[in-house]
Amino acid sequence: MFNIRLYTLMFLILGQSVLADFIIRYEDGSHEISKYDPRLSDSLSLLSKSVSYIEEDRILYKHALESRDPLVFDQWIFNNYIDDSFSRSKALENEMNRVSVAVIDTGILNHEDLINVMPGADFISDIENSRDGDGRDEDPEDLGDYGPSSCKNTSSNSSWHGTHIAGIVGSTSHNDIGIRGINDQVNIVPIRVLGPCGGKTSDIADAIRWSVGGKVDGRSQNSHPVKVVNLSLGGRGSCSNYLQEAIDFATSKGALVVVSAGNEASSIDSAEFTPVNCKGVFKVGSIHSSLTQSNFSNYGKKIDIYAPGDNIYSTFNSGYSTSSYDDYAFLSGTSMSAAVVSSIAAGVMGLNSELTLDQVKNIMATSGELIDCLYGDCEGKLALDPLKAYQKALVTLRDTSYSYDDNDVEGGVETISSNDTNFTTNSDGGKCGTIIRSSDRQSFYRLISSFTVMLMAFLLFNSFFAFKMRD
Ligand SMILES: [Ca+2]
Ligand SMILES: [Ca+2]
Ligand SMILES: [Ca+2]
Repeated sequence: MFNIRLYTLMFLILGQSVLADFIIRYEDGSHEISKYDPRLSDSLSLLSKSVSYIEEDRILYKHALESRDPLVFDQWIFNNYIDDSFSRSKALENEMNRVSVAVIDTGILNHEDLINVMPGADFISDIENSRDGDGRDEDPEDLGDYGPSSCKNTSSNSSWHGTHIAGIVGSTSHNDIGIRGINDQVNIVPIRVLGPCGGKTSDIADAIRWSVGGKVDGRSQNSHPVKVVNLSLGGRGSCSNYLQEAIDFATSKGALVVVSAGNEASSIDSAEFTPVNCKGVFKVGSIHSSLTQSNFSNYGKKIDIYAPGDNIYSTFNSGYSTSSYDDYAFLSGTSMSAAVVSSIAAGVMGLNSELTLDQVKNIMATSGELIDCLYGDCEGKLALDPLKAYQKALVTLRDTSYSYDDNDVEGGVETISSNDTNFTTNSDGGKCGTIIRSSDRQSFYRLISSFTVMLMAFLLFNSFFAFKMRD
């Protein structure tokens, strides 16, 4: 027995389609599948047998996520982070304009899950460090950063760091291949600056300038000027004048320069690490899924935002030294966190192109949840919530009078290292890149080589925390 009016009411309340099939079970044990619901017409009385029950023949679905990226289940940021914020944020991508992001790194490899890669450049000027037989060129292919003895880099493994970063910034979603992209509305502009012996400050600075559309001697202009510059690299020392000039140029073009805080588990407030001590950069620390600071992450009052950087799964290559076939790997580091921030910042800009750079910084710095502290000076610091950032972008009106407090690291003018006495710092402090050479010409080259070794050490340190999964 059943109450027709009650069931009718239920159908109306639940909004279920009356066009669905219906299962009719008769009291004699037989059944039939009906295209019509006999309860909603006068046909119930026409049925030849007594009815035990009638129910909708509902459609059920496989227990898969909407994604068609088979490795998405290894991406914890899509499965276990702030109310599925990364997954939910993807629904807004169809409202975005495409934004270009520079990945200034070890170069890039062709990869099945990296589709939106634009023409890039190779800014490694040192022939030995380039491995490609010449200086700067048009081809940013990563030839591996496995170590030659010439720069004391004895690692036999290549990091494929640039390919991994590129995958975080903009791998391709819903293509039945690999991982899900954090933001698909991104053009990746890969620029190679880091070789086996690290990267020169001058190459990195010129790469920044070129990426945002600036002129660099000997190079044709970038056909896809970027609005976000990702720098997942660093070393010790003050901020170089030459690098600061390039960052200022990028800022003048409205581009956000995203910088990883570093993996020394140290405070960046001491101004010891660069380029995070440069002015106007967006400084990113690392957290893991519980929103706790990663144990390797640099920290401090000057951090702008924290983002996932622990065990981040992204595009990789199976080759140990030279490249082989497409692969995926887990890497950890503030490098990965910066790439996440770069990808979402591009999304914010893509949702609202009217925003000023300062407004973009504000949205990125204030859209998040409080982190759990592992190290000091983290009170009030946030872990990025991408959905919240996108929603703010959609409702924020352009305001040219708004000024973001860049929270610059003060006195980024420390000496390179304690045993290097050839340098002094500018006594008035506070200005980036104010090393004054106090000794002979040779000291300049010592500065460059020292910085290069430090960059290399940073990469190696990064690799130390890498957990590569093959197959
Ligand atoms: Ca070259
Ligand atoms: Ca090249
Ligand atoms: Ca994919």
